[in-house]
Amino acid sequence: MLTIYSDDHHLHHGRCELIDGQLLPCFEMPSRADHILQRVKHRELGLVQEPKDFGREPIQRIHSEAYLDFFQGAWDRWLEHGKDGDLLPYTWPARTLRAVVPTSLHGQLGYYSFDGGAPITAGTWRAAYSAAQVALTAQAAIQNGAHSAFALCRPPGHHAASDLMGGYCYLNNAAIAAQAFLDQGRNKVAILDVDYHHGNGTQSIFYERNDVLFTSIHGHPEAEFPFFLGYADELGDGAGEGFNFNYPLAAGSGWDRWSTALEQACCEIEHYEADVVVVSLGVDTFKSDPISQFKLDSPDYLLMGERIARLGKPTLFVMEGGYAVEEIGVNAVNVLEGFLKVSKG
Ligand code: OKP
Ligand code: ZN
Repeated sequence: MLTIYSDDHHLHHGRCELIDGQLLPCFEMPSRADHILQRVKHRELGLVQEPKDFGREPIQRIHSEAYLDFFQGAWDRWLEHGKDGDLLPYTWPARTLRAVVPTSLHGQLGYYSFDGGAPITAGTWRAAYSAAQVALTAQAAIQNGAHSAFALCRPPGHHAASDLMGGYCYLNNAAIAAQAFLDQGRNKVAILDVDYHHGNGTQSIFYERNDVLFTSIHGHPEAEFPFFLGYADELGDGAGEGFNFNYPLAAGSGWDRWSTALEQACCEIEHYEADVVVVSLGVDTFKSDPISQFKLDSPDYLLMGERIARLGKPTLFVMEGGYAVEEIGVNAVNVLEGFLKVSKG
């Protein structure tokens, strides 16, 4: 399987995040992608290539121009304020407030974000832009005939909505790739989001559309980030009604419960008759993930890949979360190796 990777992800390294009342070093750190790349090479998964540059246009198919302009320019505005620490929002247009676009940097930062988990640093735009190009380059490989490809994206993307950053995410790499498939002639894309957290950004982007089926298995939002989306009764709206499926699971869920949900999601994808599958590949479902509550073990990821392969569809894997850094490479690449075992056999 071809892997697309760019070193540019190192340009994004947030200092701290607020979690459980404590300022801790960011869990979403550069070594995550380094460990995955190392494992890809160690297991001789296949070629590793740099992304091509498709420009801002395919990103604008998903994200608003105003949001992209804000994100691209935010760091320089922060420098003009004489600051050089991480840029983090602290006020959001919640209920009773107005969702106007203020003129100030921090006002706009609150407008274009939904939590304080996505710091902007000097290199965040370039890293996120490159991650989107990584996804687009892997997508192009499949469009050109490959049966599968791995977009080793960092930072992740699935929490990012059309004009919102949050949850470590800035640009929705999986959504950008899904849209590119449609723009290049495919008619139906299925997204399978296996990250521990609900892919609220991806769901919101495609919620009223029937050309992208969104399925997600995740920690129940009653108890887990992002809290305000990802419930089982969210089935899509308008033309998108019946094209959104959430499988929220209780804390402590292991492979038994998780694989039952996977089976249901796969049934929906089969019934949809997707042309291509995009997997939002988070491995924060791992038993010793520091911020998550599921109990998957490393061999389970092989089985996950095998089941995805049995869909028999061209499949693009887009890296999302996973914070047990020492094991992230084994777990992520196990999904890909499980997939290859079935799709080659
Ligand atoms: C990203 B992905 C805020 C703490 C909340 C956010 C989790 C984001 C997970 N400082 N945690 O889905 O793996
Ligand atoms: Zn996650």
